[in-house]
Amino acid sequence: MAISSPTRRKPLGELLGGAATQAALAGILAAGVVLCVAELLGTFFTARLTPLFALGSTFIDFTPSWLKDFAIAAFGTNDKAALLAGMAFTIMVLACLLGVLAYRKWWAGVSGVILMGTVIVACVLTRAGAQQLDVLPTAAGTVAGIVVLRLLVNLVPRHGAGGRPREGGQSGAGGQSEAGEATGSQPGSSRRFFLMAGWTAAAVAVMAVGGQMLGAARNAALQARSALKLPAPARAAPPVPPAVQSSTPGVDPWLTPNDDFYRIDTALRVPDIDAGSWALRVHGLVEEEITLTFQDLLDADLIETYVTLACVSNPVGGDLVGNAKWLGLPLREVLARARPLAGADMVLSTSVDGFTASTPLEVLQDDRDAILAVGMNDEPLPLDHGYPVRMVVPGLYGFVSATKWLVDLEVTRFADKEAYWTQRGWSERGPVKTMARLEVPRESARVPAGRVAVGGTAWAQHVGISGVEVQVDDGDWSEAMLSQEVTVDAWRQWSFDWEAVPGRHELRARAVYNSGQVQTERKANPVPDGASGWHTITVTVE
Ligand SMILES: Nc1nc2c(c(=O)[nH]1)N[C@H]1C(S)=C(S)[C@@H](COP(=O)(O)O)O[C@H]1N2
Ligand SMILES: [Mo]
Repeated sequence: MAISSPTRRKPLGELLGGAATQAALAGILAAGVVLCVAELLGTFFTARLTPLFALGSTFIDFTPSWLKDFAIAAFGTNDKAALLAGMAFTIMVLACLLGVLAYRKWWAGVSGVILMGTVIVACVLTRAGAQQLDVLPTAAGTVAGIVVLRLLVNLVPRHGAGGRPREGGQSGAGGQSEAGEATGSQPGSSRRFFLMAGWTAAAVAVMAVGGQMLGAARNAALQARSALKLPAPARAAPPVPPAVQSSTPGVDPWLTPNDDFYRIDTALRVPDIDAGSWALRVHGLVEEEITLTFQDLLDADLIETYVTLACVSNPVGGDLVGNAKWLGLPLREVLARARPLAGADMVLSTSVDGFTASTPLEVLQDDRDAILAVGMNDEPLPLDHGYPVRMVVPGLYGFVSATKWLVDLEVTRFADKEAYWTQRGWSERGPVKTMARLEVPRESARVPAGRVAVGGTAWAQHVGISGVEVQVDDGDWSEAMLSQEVTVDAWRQWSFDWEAVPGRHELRARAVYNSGQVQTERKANPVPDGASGWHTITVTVE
């Protein structure tokens, strides 16, 4: 853009107010209008497969797995927010270009908006369950975007390189935009531009907030869930004894509240499942194919279990792990009805949004309580955690077992089918690695000299923790005090009294299981089957 003489330096204010900047702003606002109009109409007419959702999901699908792994590692449960921020940034940059392009050559700007609309339409149409009518909101958004771009670009001042008003023709659809050219070169149009831009930005904001509110109000699953009363369990879990909690203040609660429970999944928007029409198909290598409705589950003999769920992406010492009381139907009973055929060794579970997990068949048939869960901590499953039905399998990482928004179980063989994360370089099986986590004091904490309460949580899934040992610097390992165990499928807390002397110290913890086996010291990254190593922190004693 030759909008300023290269020899004369312009003050910053003038540069910001320059034609290029205004054109870029026009592009951003036009893109905002396309997205918000499309999203608002999409929410109004479907509330399900909206343009932004389709665009974001496609963006996530096309994100290479190394970048996804990085996002989970760097941002944890905010991984999706981070990826979406990346998407928003990309759109902003492209929209700036679009504005400048439209300013120089109007037809190029129109083509840009149409291209944007086409990309969104392609995203919408390639999502599962798309219908042809789902194209309309984006089409309307595209038209609105072109109109707004035209209005704004017309108000951007037109000056040639030497500061002369540029004669028409450069932009405009083949020089047919005389009105715009004329308005653009009039003095004071900069103020009119910003007035118009301000109104557009306000309209975009109102549409964005309105779309959000409308989407929430229309979320039928949220409403159905709050009206749902879970049945009493046929086999209730014992109440949680107070002695499960570490005596060290500040250690996480033994039972993780639903709102604090980590969330990891590939779903950009939480599926909105109608429990009334929900059905689970059990098929594949079985003698009898069966279908369960949600009512079938509620009417069955449900059991309560305490199970600690862990994510394979959890780093040593990390917090992608939680412990809840689950209510559900044992999967071994479901499988006993379906009667798997000889040769089957895996159950591939599929969620409504296409995520899959491969779980060894024998783990779902043995005496551990792998369940089809409908309740979490005395409530129906929260939408984020799989409403209406998910799997909970003691001893296995979530990516190979804990399918949320479950709709399909196929009895099959590891040799025949591969699950979602296995296709992306993660392991085929995922037993949870034994781990002791130091929670108090925190990494890099400063503590006063004298008696310091140390504490944390440890798990040896489906085996049980038989000890936790703590080491200060290179000293001897000492036994920590274990809190009460409730079940081998849930984590166990511990505490340790440390006589701290001034200086910088390393604190290390390791778990002991199977009466005497020590958690491996070998450091491993989460990929492909979970992190390992002793959790070590540094603290300063003053
Ligand atoms: N439908 C669906 N289920 C899923 C996933 C997913 O991406 N989609 N992620 C799995 C993974 S990797 C984990 S660790 C657990 C996490 O369950 P939570 O979000 O309830 O803590 O869900 C599992 N179930
Ligand atoms: Mo996970």
